[in-house]
Amino acid sequence: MVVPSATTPARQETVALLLPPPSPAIPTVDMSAPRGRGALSRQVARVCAEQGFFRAVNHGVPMPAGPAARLDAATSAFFALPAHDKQRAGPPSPLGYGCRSIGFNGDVGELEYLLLHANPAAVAHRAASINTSDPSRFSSVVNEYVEAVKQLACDILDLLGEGLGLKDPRFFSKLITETDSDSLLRINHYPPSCTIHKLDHDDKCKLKRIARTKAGNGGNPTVVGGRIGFGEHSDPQILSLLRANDVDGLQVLLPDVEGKDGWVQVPADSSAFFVNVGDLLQALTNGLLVSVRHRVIATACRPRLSTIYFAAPPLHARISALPEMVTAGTPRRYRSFTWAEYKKAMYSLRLSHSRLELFHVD
Ligand code: AKG
Repeated sequence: MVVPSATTPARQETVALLLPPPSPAIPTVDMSAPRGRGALSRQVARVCAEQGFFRAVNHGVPMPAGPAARLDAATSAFFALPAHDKQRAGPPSPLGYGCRSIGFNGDVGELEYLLLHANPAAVAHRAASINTSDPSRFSSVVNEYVEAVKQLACDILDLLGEGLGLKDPRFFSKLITETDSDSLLRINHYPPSCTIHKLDHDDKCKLKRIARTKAGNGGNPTVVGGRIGFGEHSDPQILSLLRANDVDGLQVLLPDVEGKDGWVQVPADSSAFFVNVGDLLQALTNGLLVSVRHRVIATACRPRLSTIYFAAPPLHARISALPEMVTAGTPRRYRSFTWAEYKKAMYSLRLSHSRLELFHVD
């Protein structure tokens, strides 16, 4: 089977014209708690309720010479291999190596990726097809990174538990530290794209129309002529921790000052983690925290490498709104379900589907 290479150049020119401006609206959370733990936990709870997304700085995961740098070196070496070598780790089942195709329902993006189960035994099993010369070194680099980001995810979830005033503030972090937790690690590699896009006559006409109608478009960017790196979606798990090199591309759908949603460009910051609330956290908090929709639009002249840790509970974990989140004024919004049930529903749907709607109490 011939799998297309994500690095094959095609059409030429940039689409920067179509991007929304970088926004100052991305909240930043200083994890070193300069104003004390109480203030930090309230801030984390507030941004997760208002935006579902924030940039974590001073997070304690060493960057330049630590596990993140070692993982980036190992995964960059993998993506630099010839296509037929990479295909030994695919096709994605959904785990493994994938190129362009995302999921099982026809979604595509301009990227290649590795999707790994974060459990050390699963990493060891997969490593043999990813790094044939030294699989055990590859496993240890992945496991070391997973341990570091899992710790950060637990810290953030504990802060959330405290900020929300939960009876058991460690409730969320316990879900992701179970030995059979279903957390994943995804490494995405987006090829350079400024050499890929040439605007044809139709695109240029569309651009003119967009410029004329922008005021009536709510200020939202239009992806006409742009390349979808990773299509619009929310993450299904509890919490995602994303780290990327210094190449832009990530956009999030945030409420603007007038309360309307708009796509916002997230300026790259290779020293930070970008944290987003997943669908399960929205369900556990009865909709108080919001699972943010996001996407990647590839426009840069350099490759983007991003690594996302998706913190998830075990498959059998039952997800229902915590009692303290259900009140007379905020009745239960979602019926109870297991993570396995939710995953099954997710795999039957397109990437952009608002899956939680399927579990809404009528
Ligand atoms: C995902 O893999 O779920 C993403 O949202 C990708 C984000 C990125 O690669 O920057």
